[in-house]
Amino acid sequence: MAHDHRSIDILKDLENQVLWGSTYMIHNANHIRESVDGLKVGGHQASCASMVTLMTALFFDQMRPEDKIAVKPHASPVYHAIMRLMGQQTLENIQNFRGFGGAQSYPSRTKDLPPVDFSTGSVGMGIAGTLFASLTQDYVQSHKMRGDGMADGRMIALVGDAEFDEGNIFESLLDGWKHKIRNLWWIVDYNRQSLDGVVSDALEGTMTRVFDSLGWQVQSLKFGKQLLANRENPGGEAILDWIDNCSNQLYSALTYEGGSAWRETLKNDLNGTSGIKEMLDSHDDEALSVLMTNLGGHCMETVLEAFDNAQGEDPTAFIAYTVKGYGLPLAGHKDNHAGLLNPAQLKEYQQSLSIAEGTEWDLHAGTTMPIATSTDYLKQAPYAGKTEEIKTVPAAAIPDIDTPKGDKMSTQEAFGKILYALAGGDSELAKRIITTSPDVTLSTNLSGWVNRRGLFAREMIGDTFKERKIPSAQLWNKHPEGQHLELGIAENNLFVLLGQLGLAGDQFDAPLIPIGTLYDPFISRGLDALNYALYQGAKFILVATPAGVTLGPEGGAHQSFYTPLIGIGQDRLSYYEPSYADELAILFKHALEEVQKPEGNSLYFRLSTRQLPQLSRSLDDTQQHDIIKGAYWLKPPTGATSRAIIYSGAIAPEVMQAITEITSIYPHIAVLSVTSPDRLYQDWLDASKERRNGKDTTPSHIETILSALPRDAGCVTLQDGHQLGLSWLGSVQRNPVLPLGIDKFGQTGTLQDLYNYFELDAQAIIDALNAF
Ligand SMILES: Cc1ncc(C[n+]2csc(CCOP(=O)(O)OP(=O)(O)O)c2C)c(N)n1
Ligand SMILES: [Mg+2]
Repeated sequence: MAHDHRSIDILKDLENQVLWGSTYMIHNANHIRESVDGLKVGGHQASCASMVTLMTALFFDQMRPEDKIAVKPHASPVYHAIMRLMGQQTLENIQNFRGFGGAQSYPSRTKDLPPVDFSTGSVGMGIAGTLFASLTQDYVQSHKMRGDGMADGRMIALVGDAEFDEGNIFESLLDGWKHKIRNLWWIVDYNRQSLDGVVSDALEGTMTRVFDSLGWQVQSLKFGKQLLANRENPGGEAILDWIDNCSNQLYSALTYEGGSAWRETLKNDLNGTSGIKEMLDSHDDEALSVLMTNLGGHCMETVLEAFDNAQGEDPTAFIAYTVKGYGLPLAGHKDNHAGLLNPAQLKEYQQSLSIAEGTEWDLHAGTTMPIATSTDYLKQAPYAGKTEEIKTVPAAAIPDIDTPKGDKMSTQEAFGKILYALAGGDSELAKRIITTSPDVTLSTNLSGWVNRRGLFAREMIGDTFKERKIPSAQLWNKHPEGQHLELGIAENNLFVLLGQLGLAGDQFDAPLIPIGTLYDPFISRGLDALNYALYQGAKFILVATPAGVTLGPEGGAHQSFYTPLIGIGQDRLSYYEPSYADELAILFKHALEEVQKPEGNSLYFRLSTRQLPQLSRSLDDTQQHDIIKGAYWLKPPTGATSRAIIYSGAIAPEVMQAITEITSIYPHIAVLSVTSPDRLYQDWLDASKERRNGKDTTPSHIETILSALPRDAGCVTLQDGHQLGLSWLGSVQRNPVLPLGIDKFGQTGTLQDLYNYFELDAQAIIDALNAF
């Protein structure tokens, strides 16, 4: 759709309002609002200014209700200013920008008032998020699950040019290419500056080749209409050539210095070029500066045209040339990333917009048109039709989850069998499950599920091995109804994808139950993406297996030992480490309930490949409840108990052996099985906080459990992981503790070698019990 002059003029006017709104919001937080702690508040006026044209065009003209956008983190104030104009953000929050409970420094789904689509802040994360959101959209559309009835939306990322350095972007690009990603726009704010300074020259060419090679459309928005029109004048072409060849550093420096510096440089560099003298003479300094910085990303006509031209479903990258700090006195300065206008500069800028003193917070401050012009325009903006009403789809009932049968079994095997059984039924719950794995589907035991439910692809892709009747236990049919998304090895992608799949209910009214598997040591590889997935409020089940030194001969850094601390420390993630299949069956049912609750947590299962002899027992309701709460007595204490073993996970047989050998010395020895150090700890913290605040006197689960243990009983804690995971238990009622576990890099070896080396075997437990 072509844009008439009037709508372009209105959009330019709105652009002024947005630039003022974002600049003043930051100014207020830093220079006007009282500082009680003397800390710099911050905010990024220059990073904001370079995005204002693009964001004005997107929100007020281009975006449709079904589109979703990841805003460049440091352009958060632009987003808030736009949301205020659209009636979705309050003045109070804006005046409290970066304050407690105010508009957030970086757009946040969970902390901000307006309907933020993607939380951003850690550069690169939001961008990859849009790619996996578009894959999620394809998945729910293909499975006819989308509850809101909306058409496909475009997933849009506003990308800082320096964000392109983040490896996770490239990882996502490659997986996106494999999955024939579509409906994706990445708009690069090509201001040629990062935090520390000016970025490498000719980055655009490199970026373009990357996108191009992966099947993206690329549009370069280099020159604005004014510079292009000037091309027709004598010397105009030479000016464009000169800009093309100008280094990023020089262009930035001249932008900052302004008209006379441009004049001097062009006079020297283009001396004798026909038409240049006339051109320079016909522009005063101000006009010359405006002309020379008339880049595509600041030219409303150019921006609108580029967006209008990209209406197909191909993934499209826009490389929009901009100036960091455009329109502000900071423009172009290499140190402007955290720069702030001083009060005198702000005043001058305010006067240039004819904003009278006392009207700085007016909704339409900065407009030169009647207010109704803006309000009418905003009302008809397609994006104004976006509603935030999320349909609550009832949770799916959980079918029976039986304990997998077998005398000897690992928790990883039990997990595979539980999913295999679910795949065989036709429950609504199983329909909502989507599994995914970064190239470790087979080795994490997901293949039974995959064989039954198939892999997802938008088009059918047969399994050639099957067609050729070559024996294989894996049936890898890919089709539009498949329920497993196979990723390349990049673990970052697993977590970004889980983050988006885990938000499908909120984003597309299509609640999914994502289950992702990976090797426990490689959680570290995707930690930031995991953190962001959880920060955004996504819910999923993470199955990390194998874990610890128990995976034996893999050795060295392949053996994860501090992951329990991640499980404990990571917010919105409940970490479980069961020993036996019956515990896992109970916990998995709990996980399926938990991820479907609006305020539920995601879950992390740290599972093992070690086959343990299973206990022949049937767990009563109290035990089941205790397993979910995080601990239960395998051998309860008595009033005469002087020693206890508190353990978690796959080293259960060593505990059993130690007990057998030492009962004669400590006949009342107690054994506590901890299924979740994390749940126990959180519950204990919450309860003690409540007590301090006089709210609740109910003891936490671990307090109740340990109350049966005499306070002077010595406790040996152990797990195949860092000692800190359990050693804190000594604080609960001040029992003496001797912690066993792993705090050094692994070794290759047999299980016996390793347990002996790390002092996790029965003898080590006995020695520790005797050491009190
Ligand atoms: C993962 C991560 N590393 C570092 C930072 C600190 N940081 C914030 S902005 C920035 C540079 C941003 O440059 P660019 O993306 O080009 O944005 P703009 O120039 O528009 O401000 C850096 C390094 C961050 N926010 N996230
Ligand atoms: Mg930049």
